[in-house]
Amino acid sequence: MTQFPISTDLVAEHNNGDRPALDEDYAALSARLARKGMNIDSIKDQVKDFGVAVPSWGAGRGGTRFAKFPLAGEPTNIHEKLEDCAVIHQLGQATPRVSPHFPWDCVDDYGALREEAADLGLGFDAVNSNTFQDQVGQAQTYATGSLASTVPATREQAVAHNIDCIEIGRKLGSESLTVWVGDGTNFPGQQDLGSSFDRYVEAASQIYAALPDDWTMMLEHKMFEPAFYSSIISDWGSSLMAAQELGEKAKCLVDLGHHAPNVNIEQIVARLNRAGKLGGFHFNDSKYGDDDLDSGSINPHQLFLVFNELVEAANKSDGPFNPSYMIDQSHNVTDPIESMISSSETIAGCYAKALLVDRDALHAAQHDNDVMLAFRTLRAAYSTDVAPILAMARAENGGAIDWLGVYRKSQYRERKAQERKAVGLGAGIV
Ligand code: AFD
Ligand code: MN
Ligand code: MN
Repeated sequence: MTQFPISTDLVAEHNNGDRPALDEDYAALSARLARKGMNIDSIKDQVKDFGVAVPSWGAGRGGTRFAKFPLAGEPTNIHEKLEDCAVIHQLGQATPRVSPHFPWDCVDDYGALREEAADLGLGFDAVNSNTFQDQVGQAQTYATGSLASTVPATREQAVAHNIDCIEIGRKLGSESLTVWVGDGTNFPGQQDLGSSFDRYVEAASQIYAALPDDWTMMLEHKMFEPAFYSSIISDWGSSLMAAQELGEKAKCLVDLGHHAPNVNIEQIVARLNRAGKLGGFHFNDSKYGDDDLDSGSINPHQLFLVFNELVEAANKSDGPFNPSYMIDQSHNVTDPIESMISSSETIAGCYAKALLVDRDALHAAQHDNDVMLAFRTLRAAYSTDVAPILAMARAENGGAIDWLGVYRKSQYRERKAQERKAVGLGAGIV
């Protein structure tokens, strides 16, 4: 029996009140889609099956390099983070898995942690290693790099940590390791740009050798920060080169915030898919750089265009098409639970809109070079208000139609503020 953190009676009571209006809106949209030959229930069923993982570190208030403003009742350990992630999934019904980060989420007994999550209705997604920070008592520093360090003992330590993460992940039921390193330089001339990439690939191949056969090793590129002159895996080209050298089980992970401004990310998605190297996503949004803002809050159209490529790729794929979907955001000014339910709804909404694209019409217009008709075909789907589909999918899965209203009414955070120990000040994790 799943232990739901929010009263199921409260959810049911709210849903009963909200259901008549939802039924009306759903029927109206159903009629509108039916005129175009589309079946709303089939779209809704695909949305019901859609899942995006949440990052354990996203459950706490993020911070900037300048400050962190703690929230009363925010989680301070993996157990409390799981409880908050259970709220997100209970109300939103789109986030069944949690992606943990080590050593931040280290515990003594991972079998017990897996059960604890299962009791809350959650599973584990990709495990993340951390060689971008030093830990107390660590033998080698990562100040000048980890997998690409010039110091052999540092590279060995970074490799060993990643292999530890794989071992932990096996116990948690995870099937992938995400590797993002902060390695790079701040000064021209600081490191040789060619041989540092060689060192990275050589060290990464040792991690790859320890990967179980049914696992994926996801390489996450990032243009800048913490290194401000050069980053070792700075872009999808470097990521693709490394993934191709490592082998079949190595794939590229696209964090939407890790590109130069205005880069055409949907085209990167199409390219990586063509190369068979599209591993997955870290969804977030940005205005200026790696801002880790809520998914679709700044540029929802870009998110839709990414999903348009994903639906296109899924339709064309011979075998199973299942890149891993994860949120990676830093919540500096909101309650992280609210941000992650809102983001998962936005992401599922972009997926629903991409499913609404009249593919035959789009392909015909593309074939005929009818530019305006092709554009309007995409725009028609993007302009459709899919809120009734999302709310109905949520309700049928046992979530809350008005998730924000239910969450606020539940006073969950206020209760946690009484129970949990306060978080300290200081700069946050970005
Ligand atoms: C980084 C990356 C990466 C990493 C995270 C840690 O996006 O996914 O694990 O932040 O906070 O910028
Ligand atoms: Mn990321
Ligand atoms: Mn990031």
